[in-house]
Amino acid sequence: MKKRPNLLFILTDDQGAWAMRCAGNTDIHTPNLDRLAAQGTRFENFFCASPVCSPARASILTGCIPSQHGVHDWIRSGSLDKKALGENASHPYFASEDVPIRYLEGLVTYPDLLAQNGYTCALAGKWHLGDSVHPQHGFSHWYTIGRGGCQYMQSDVVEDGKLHFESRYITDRALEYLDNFAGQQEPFYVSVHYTAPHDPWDEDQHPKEYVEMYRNCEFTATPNEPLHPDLIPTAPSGVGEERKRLLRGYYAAVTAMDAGVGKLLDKLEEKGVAEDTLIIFTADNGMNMGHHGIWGKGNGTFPFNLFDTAVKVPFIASWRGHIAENRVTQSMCSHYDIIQTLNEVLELGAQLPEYLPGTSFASVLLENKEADNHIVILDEYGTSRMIRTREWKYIHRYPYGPHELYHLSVDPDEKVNLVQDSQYAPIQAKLLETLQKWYYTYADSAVDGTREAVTGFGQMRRAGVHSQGMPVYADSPKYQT
Ligand SMILES: [Ca+2]
Repeated sequence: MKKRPNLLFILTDDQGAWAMRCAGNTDIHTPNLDRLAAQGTRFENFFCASPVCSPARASILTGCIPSQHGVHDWIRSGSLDKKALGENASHPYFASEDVPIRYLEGLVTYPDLLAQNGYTCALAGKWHLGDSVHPQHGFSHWYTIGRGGCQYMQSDVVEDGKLHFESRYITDRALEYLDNFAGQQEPFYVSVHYTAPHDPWDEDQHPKEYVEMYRNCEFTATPNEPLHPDLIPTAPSGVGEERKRLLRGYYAAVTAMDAGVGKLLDKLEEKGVAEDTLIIFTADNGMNMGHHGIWGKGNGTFPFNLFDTAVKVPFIASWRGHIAENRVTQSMCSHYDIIQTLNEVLELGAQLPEYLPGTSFASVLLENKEADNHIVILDEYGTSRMIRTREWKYIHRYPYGPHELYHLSVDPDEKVNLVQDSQYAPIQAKLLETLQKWYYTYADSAVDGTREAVTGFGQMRRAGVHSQGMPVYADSPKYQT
């Protein structure tokens, strides 16, 4: 039997599709992502299933939408067992922790499928889906962040069930995995989950050489707008010099991560496994870095925003001799398609549950097809839902609004909300009808987002009927220090 290809899956945190040189950003330096794009296919229209960390990550792994897997906000509690933290229990990092919760319990993830097919599965970096202490879902090698997010310096890292503090570690551990697995008979799956370029964006958090690279940058590749009136404090925000300072940190984080990606690509070559490895690069969610005056992702504002800058993610796939090189595709695809796509491309032969909303985009990768994987893309964050075609985007906020309608083919920057314009009422009605039927088909009433009082300040326990009647969503800004 022929050996299946290895899988190197690289996931970044809060990187908009706009934050790559190869995607047209003339300020940012991403030589290794550009190199990966040149040796593979880059998607211009790839979407997360929800514009916030944990829900998006759960959708990547399971192919379920948040209203199925029940992770509706970034996970704020349930990563660690407070009692087992010992002297660290009083550390402000862990103020929200209590008991570990497995938010994906009972769901099939693509790493489960890989493990069942003989892959050695290894995680280096951010998990942020509850219980971070115990390897789960097919992973036999587990090196992760204690909570969800973390500082770049002195991060809380979990290995072999123990917590310790480290700096600059994710790439190093991934390189070790590649060194160890390259010669083995079984295929490997190494998932590298960077915390970059998530805040903090303070200069002392990032390598000096990359901060200096942007010292005199004017940051003209992203809009410079007054602050949005609906901002909530989930990310630092600013105008003028403060805007530049924040963008400097963000870009430095991207470029430092990019250097890590370069090392991973070099390692595959050095070990002679580059030909046999499918590489996927994406981010969990997009990001507004001053776009629309917003600083943050979907929870940069309340009510949540679903602008393209927040819901579009980078997506690059490379597999020599199988996926076209130096190609850019316009095909519209979503993170909820990944599990079907890997099942097909890697010939895993799994019978996936029929309730999954995704469709394999293997033909886009392997046969150069340009056809849309979907006519419509759906997104959700709490009670806010989005439906998007190539031409239109409609955002419906249950139950009272405000709603939004954008004519993307003439207004790609989503500046003019047409929701009150009666000439577009039939279009709006059609989009809403499609959205309602789609969520009626796929949402699980046990954890349906339209009934969840998601705040953007974090989820403390399992949602909906699993909440035991307890408060699920935090009502104060993030604890992070
Ligand atoms: Ca994120």
